[in-house]
Amino acid sequence: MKRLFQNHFKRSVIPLSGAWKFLIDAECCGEEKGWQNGLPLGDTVIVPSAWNNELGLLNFEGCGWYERKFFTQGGTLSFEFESVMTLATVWLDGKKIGEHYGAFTQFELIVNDVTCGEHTLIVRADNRFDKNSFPQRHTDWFNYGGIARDVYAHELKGISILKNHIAYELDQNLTKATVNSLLELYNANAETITSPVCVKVGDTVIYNESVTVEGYSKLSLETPAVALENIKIWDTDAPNLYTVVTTTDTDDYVDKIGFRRIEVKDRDILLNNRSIELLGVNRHDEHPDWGFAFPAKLMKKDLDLICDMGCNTIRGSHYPNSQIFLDMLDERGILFWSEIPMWGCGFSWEALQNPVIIERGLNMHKEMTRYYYNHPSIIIWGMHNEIDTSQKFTLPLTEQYYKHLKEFGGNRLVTHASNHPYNDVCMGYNDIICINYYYGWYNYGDSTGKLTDWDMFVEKFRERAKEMGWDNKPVIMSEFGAAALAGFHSPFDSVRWSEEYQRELLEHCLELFHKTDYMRGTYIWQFCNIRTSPSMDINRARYFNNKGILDEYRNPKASYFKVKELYRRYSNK
Ligand code: ADA
Repeated sequence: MKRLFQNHFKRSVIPLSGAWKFLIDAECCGEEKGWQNGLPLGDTVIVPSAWNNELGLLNFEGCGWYERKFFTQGGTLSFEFESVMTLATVWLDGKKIGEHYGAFTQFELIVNDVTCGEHTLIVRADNRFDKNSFPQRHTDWFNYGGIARDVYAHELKGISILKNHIAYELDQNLTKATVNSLLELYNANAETITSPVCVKVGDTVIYNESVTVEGYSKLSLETPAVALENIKIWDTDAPNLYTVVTTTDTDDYVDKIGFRRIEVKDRDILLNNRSIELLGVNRHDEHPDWGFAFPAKLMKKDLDLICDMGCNTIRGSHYPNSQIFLDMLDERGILFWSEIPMWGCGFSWEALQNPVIIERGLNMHKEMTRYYYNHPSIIIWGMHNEIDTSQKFTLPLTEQYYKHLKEFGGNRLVTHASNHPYNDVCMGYNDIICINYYYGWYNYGDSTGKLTDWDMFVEKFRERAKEMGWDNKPVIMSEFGAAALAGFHSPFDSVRWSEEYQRELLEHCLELFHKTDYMRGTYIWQFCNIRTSPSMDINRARYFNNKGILDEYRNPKASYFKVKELYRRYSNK
């Protein structure tokens, strides 16, 4: 996968990004025509990319076929796809090798007995919606299609490493870590073999034993715990990382970890035993010229802007971001909230009780935790956003997701973003309460349209939390904001869509939330404007969600400077 550092020094990895042959298939009937054996014609596109950025395909929904020829030494290959939108079907030399659902999570397909020489890989990406879609059609982002992140073929030899999660516990003083490895190995040979498996964290070997794995089989292994003394903690001002090198006779995997503790206590959030106020923005990994195929160089630019504003955290609204972005956050000590694209208003009551959808969500949580487990920057797992948590039928799925994330997600806080502050029934499954609300922009039953509605909200929610027995949990304002059309200025007060009104609203909210005793953080909606779906027909001038404090090309609006002033003051920067 694309990372900030080298992942393998023994394993040979064939990069498959770059030029692919591409053909659209509006009716998705290419398979009947035998396209899985080779595309009859096609343009050249550069992967990763979204087809919507090709001329004439902005609103195309259907299937896109991709063909790529490559050479290999043969043996066992693991094809790694970082993101295909949304249903991917893959063929190697005309033979179907697998399928994957979900636009934003990575997947791998292992194929044994590949011959040495040239081969043809075909991918069909299908971004249509149906009743089982996840997300559902109605979202407040654009439905891009295509192969949006990088593709690789890994040549696996002998006992190979598919996964190595480093689990750890810290002592009270944060100087000692008790560490062990949760390994997943695969024997890429047909016969049973034995190989030494060695795991080194920094300079310390924490495991070095011979392991036997049957031919073409997987083996999960939990290594014994080892104590590491005098460790350097990963923190926002000192993002110390340790390199983890895992090797076998024939394979290797290099990753980075950081030791840190996140917990809640008496309405507070503690990072490494110290109270922290989360000062953040919601960010879509989207750009009008690139869609979700977001270039790493621009990620760095976004991060520079976000850090300059004094933020210490980002919410990856509303789906898992790419690993290279998480590497950047790990390196810079920025805290991250990672979630799956279960975007509320789009999911009807029927959808929320549909077992296929519930299972798809669970699977996305599994993939998110599988690939992102080692990133110290992730401190929050988001279960879902704005689904109807006022109804009891959302409890079982919330409970299921919560348990999974707590059991397999490492040391992280679990939450959901709720837009039902006064009647949510699922907040019991939140380590922190997270509220999305838009007084001053949308109208609710109790709105007066004035910014002082927010002052009323603060007291009203205090009562609600007390009534439900949740008043020991810290509260985060996970979304609030107002749209502003970049360049539209008004000398009058409170003129909607003006840069001034957005600034006024954000200033009011930030100052109020910052001084509210039970609130421990803010994620402004949103970092920059995003292209949205035509189904969002109200309130979305230009088919963009204009609540960015920067425009979609990252030019700051007036509120950017206000947020910068306030966030820097709150964090003493
Ligand atoms: C919701 C949602 C966001 C965005 C926002 C808005 O809270 O979670 O994705 O749609 O509203 O702009 O209205």
